[in-house]
Amino acid sequence: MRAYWFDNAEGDQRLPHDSGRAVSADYLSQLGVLYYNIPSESDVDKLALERSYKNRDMITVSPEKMGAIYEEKVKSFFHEHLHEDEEIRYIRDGAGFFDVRSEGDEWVRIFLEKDDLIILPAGIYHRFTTDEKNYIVAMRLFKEEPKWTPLNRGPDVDVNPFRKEYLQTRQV
Ligand code: KMT
Ligand code: NI
Repeated sequence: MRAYWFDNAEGDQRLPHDSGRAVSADYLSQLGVLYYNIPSESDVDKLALERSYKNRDMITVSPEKMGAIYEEKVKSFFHEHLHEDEEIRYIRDGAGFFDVRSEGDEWVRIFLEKDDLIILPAGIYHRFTTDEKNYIVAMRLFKEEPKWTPLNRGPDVDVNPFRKEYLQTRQV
């Protein structure tokens, strides 16, 4: 894992866009974003049990796996959105970027690779992209039924109860 302020430069979303200013795991935790490095899948089983994640699946995001819809998918993952539940991703192969909004509404870019696990809280605005290698395999964990409807940012979603609760909890 490596986190830094996004540079906001033009250019492909899959480029690093590294401003050179690092962001600490401590700062991420202030945003409610939790990060773990977990080499052993049995430790992920423990975490899933503790947090009552009952379901999981694996997703491969690559042109080989997705074919013609790959580019479209990658663009849609990159639309700024939130969820009404936590988003948990455990990277099993390849790499990618999760961008999350800071308290000042700037992008923090989080580079994740194998054995990295991230928990994004409900209500945080974020987006995802593969990197230039166009390949990531991730485990997605869910509490109950997969509930990952992305709610794209806009005036109506800004007042979503889960968004309001996130802002209140973080006091940001
Ligand atoms: C998301 O939430 O954007 C995704 O699930 C992307 C694929 S997981 C690496
Ligand atoms: Ni999401």
